[in-house]
Amino acid sequence: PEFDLAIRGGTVVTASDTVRADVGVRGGRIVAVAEGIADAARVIDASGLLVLPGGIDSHVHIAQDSGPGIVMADDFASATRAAAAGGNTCVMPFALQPRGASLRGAVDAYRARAEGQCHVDVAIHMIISDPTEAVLGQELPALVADGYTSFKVFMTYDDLVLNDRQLLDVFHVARRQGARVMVHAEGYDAIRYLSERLERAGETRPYGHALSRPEIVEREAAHRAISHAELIDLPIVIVHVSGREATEQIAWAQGRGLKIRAETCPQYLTLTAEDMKGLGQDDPMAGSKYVCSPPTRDVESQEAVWSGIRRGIFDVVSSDHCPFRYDDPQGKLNPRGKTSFRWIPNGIPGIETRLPVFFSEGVSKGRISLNQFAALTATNHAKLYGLYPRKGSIAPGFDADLTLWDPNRRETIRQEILHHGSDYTPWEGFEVTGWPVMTIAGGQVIAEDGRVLSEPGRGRVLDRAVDPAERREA
Ligand code: DUC
Ligand code: ZN
Ligand code: ZN
Ligand code: ZN
Repeated sequence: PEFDLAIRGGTVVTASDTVRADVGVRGGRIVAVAEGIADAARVIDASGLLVLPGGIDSHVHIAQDSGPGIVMADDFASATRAAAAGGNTCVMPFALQPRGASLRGAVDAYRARAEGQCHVDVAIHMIISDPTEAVLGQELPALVADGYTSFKVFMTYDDLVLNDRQLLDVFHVARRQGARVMVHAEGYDAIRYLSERLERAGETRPYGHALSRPEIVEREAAHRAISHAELIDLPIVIVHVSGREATEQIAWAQGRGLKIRAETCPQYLTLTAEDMKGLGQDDPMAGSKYVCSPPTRDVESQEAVWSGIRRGIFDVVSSDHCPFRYDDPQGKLNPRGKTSFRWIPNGIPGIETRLPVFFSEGVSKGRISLNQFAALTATNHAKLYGLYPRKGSIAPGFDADLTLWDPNRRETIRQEILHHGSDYTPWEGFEVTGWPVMTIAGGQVIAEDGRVLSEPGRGRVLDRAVDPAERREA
């Protein structure tokens, strides 16, 4: 036969088009998008289904060191298994440089953890916590050249925060190397000030987390990151934008022509700070299941972020999957034997629910188009992080990474149907319309109807290259 695989009768959706067409696959790549593709070793009937670019989740945390006594709930096998079941074909986790350690050493050790374990392809970002002369002068440029072309920096957390001078120095190197910088924008000192005051006043509930990190601290840090990026003339991505205030800063910057890009996540569109109160639950720590940073806000902020999505202020919707178990000494319930919000590990699972929650709330409720969905969940991730035109669309030459999607299927999200390593989902009982029914990666069916069919090790760790036009002397 001419093709290894033909997907027939579906509606092919890309960032720019919605067309009735068949997709022909050979050697793991898409080789034809046309009518009447039939001469194939295997034919999949996609009638009534959407054929979407496989989901790319450019912001997930997998098996990342989380400090003493705290362990993430997913290794590479379980996280990528959940990703596959949720319609994703590529995820991008972070190799974290601990202070005092070599960045190269952290990246090599992290990559070794991933090799041979993954169901879907993986591209590794870095987290830089210690921008020494050796890191800025040698390690980072060499790592970028080796294919690690993106990294995240933090403006908060004791173990990760960079001061303004350090931010400027890493931005400078990123500009010269053409690296993509992601910024966690929350202000360290303001959070510390508020946290200490709350604890002294006896406010230790999980909800104290929201009070300690109001939108003002995110707005201030976003503005500061934007200003530094403008000084260096560096495009940056402000990640996990949570609400109105930070969205307004980004809209302001973009309106001035600054190259500021933005990411948000389903939790900021569907959950609120009230969830951290654990209302209606006996367990006073139940709200910790919703503790992530930045915290979720209120309904008005959700609408501001939706409006930003519709206006094109946001490029990507990622999960920020950062899974901890709830009922576990190494997780959320009783972190390090303490019960104050300050010790709850920050992060929630979402790698498997990102696409259905966002599709249902976005496309099914008429807030965004199918093409915007493809752009925000796949195409723009590939473009931002150096995977385009290998991944992120449906056209000849692209990897045959596809998700067959039933736009009418109704499901109720429940922990028992998920594949991640966490013991809960923040979307328990959440009803969605639209569901991934088959995930195809490299031309192979890796998940079908909630069953993962691939072996760990099928997915590869990808190297990336910078666009030479992005390398500019600073
Ligand atoms: N930032 C993230 O990106 N994920 C989890 C926690 C955090 O602070
Ligand atoms: Zn972050
Ligand atoms: Zn994150
Ligand atoms: Zn320079």
